[in-house]
Amino acid sequence: MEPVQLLGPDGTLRADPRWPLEVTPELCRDFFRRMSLARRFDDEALALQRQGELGLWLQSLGQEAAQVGSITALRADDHVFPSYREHAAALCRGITSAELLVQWRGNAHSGWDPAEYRFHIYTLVLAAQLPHATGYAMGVQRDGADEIVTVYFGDGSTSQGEANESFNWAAAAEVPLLFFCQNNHWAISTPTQTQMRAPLHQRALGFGLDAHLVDGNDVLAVHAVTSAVAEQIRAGGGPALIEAVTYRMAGHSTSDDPGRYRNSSELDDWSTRDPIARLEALMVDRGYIDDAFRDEVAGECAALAEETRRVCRELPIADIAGLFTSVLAEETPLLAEERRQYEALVASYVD
Ligand SMILES: Cc1ncc(C[n+]2csc(CCOP(=O)(O)OP(=O)(O)O)c2C)c(N)n1
Ligand SMILES: [Mg+2]
Repeated sequence: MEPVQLLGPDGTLRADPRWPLEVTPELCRDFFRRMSLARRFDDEALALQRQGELGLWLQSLGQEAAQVGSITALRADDHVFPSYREHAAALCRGITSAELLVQWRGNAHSGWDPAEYRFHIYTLVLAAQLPHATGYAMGVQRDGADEIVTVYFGDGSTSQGEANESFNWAAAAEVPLLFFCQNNHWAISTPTQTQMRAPLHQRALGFGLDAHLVDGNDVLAVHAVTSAVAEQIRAGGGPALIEAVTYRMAGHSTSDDPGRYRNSSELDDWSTRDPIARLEALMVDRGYIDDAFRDEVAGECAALAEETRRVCRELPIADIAGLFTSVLAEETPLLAEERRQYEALVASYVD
């Protein structure tokens, strides 16, 4: 299977009758704005982590097209189960900077209300969100609702039993579920090709899922394919899987040094397929972008960056004492000792 591509790396548009998409100036500008905002937010969060304001950050750099193209193809009431790197998708759902950062500052397990945004909390236990999404989709099916469920996950997480159980379970139960894999080529330091012998979209076919392969750095292709597949699922066509081929341009997390396990020429190669630059090339060619629009988006990005810095620093120092008492009904001696150590540590702070 060749990945569906509508926009070549040089910004040339090649229509594909199987995946119709009306490429208007408004659509391109909307995607350009959303991807630019996501990238700026990601940059700012990285800087905040390096300054000691966040405990950890996992960048979405390079994966903006896969996320923006897909989430904008869904309805606002379609429930989404993300993994932990879906910041561009979260921003599209209206989740705020403060809500996105609170978890990484260590203040809470999650910063937003999943019911409000129809966007579940981030899941760091690999593939745990796939059975959650499958079960949720079974509920949607039994309610007779016309919403669909989408679950985001990475290539590496598909080695987990939960992922494969979910593929089979969803296919057997014919639930309204879209499995969306961002194959960014790496699972920390393990490359995708050493993690599986058959590509994921082929494995998905074996489970009885409708499966598609798309260029994940082509926002137009991702949007066209996800729109068509989402409507097919909504119409009762059963679950499907989309494998979006993209690239994790940064390290796995701020605790990782990709220079220890991958060659910089790989990044250079993928930089020529940057999702934002590619869309911009099309927009320049078609006259969809001018200095006034660029300035407008740059202004919005600067405002988001400033707000991100401000809200992050305003988040209070976390009081995690409650974690020691809220999990078990009766405090064990070990837990009591850990709580005392924590309280002594906090009491030792000068300020
Ligand atoms: C069950 C489980 N095992 C191991 C880990 C440690 N871990 C965190 S992220 C990661 C790699 C995941 O790679 P992938 O699914 O491709 O997602 P990506 O980080 O590339 O977006 C691993 C092994 C974990 N979080 N959960
Ligand atoms: Mg990966």
